[in-house]
Amino acid sequence: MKRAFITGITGQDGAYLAQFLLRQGYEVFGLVRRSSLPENMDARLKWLGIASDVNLVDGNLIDLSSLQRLIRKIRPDEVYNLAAQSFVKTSWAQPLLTGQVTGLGAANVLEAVRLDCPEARFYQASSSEMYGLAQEPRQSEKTPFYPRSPYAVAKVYAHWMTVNYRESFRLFACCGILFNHESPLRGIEFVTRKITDGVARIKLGLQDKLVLGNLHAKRDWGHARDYVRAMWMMLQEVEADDYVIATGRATSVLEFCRMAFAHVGLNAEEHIEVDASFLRPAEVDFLQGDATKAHEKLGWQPEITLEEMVQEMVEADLVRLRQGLKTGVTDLA
Ligand code: F7E
Repeated sequence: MKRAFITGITGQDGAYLAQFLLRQGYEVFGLVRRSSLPENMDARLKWLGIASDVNLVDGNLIDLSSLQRLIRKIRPDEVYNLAAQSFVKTSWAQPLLTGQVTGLGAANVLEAVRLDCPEARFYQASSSEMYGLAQEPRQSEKTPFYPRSPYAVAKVYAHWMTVNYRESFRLFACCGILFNHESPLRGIEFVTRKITDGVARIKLGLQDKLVLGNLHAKRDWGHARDYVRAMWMMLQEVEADDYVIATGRATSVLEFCRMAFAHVGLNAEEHIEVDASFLRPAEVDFLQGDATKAHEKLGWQPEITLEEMVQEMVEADLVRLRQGLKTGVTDLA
């Protein structure tokens, strides 16, 4: 039985990846950090019905010795580093913490693998945010990075450390440069989930307005379930490499809103308000990925369309709200 060790297992991608790996017959271990309020920690794993099938182990991304002990004990075949301070806006308010967790945290996991289990295959969650002020209209593995937030700067460091450890120590280490990917398990602070939750609330008469920031930013939005499959596929290759994972379709925040409101028979323009407090000090205006390499080398293709995803997310939020917020993950933000 293969063993996988996932940092960030309680997040959206960690939960879907754990589910995917369990279905492949893996034994799954997930890092969790100590918290004085642990009640909701495994809400996403519960939502997927896999909380009792994974092994949660205590440690911390910024404590190398805790990672080393765990990796020595588990001896994983595959290590997926998905943990991060991942909310871009917060990274301006907490730039040093973001650097420690999102940047140096990745270096710690790489060190633990190099020192204690160098034969393990390593996956780093790189991000399309690294393209920032995009230098090409469609971004591929060859497009230069221009990070526009402390989060993106930390991700660039983690990305190049992963490449460097592959080249310096011959670790089997891959970076997946994933464009935005969403699902009903997305945290409520991210724009897609904020929209689908808001639409469901307005539909049910629980609120009137949806207050957002920049409606004209465009993102290449895919479904997290499709994207975790790509992570695994990278680690099954003969050689370690880096891949862009994207749908190739860019959609604005406003268009996303229109789709979500239309799904429940409402007109977006009647309910949206703009508040400058949701704008960012520096914005990433436009991202559209070119995943040709992943199509050709991995044989990866996304299976879920944006329309299907928007519907799934709105429907899931309607169900949660009708159940009085008690069974969902709305409070996970
Ligand atoms: O913002 C605009 C906002 O916070 C998307 C993370 O997973 O994907 C994510 O980063 C866009 C931005 O995601 C609101 O200004 C407008 O242009 O959903 P987001 P993100 O910043 O693109 C990448 C790939 C990651 O790696 C990150 O970890 O939407 N926007 N109004 C808003 N955004 C938010 N959050 N809230 C608003 O009210």
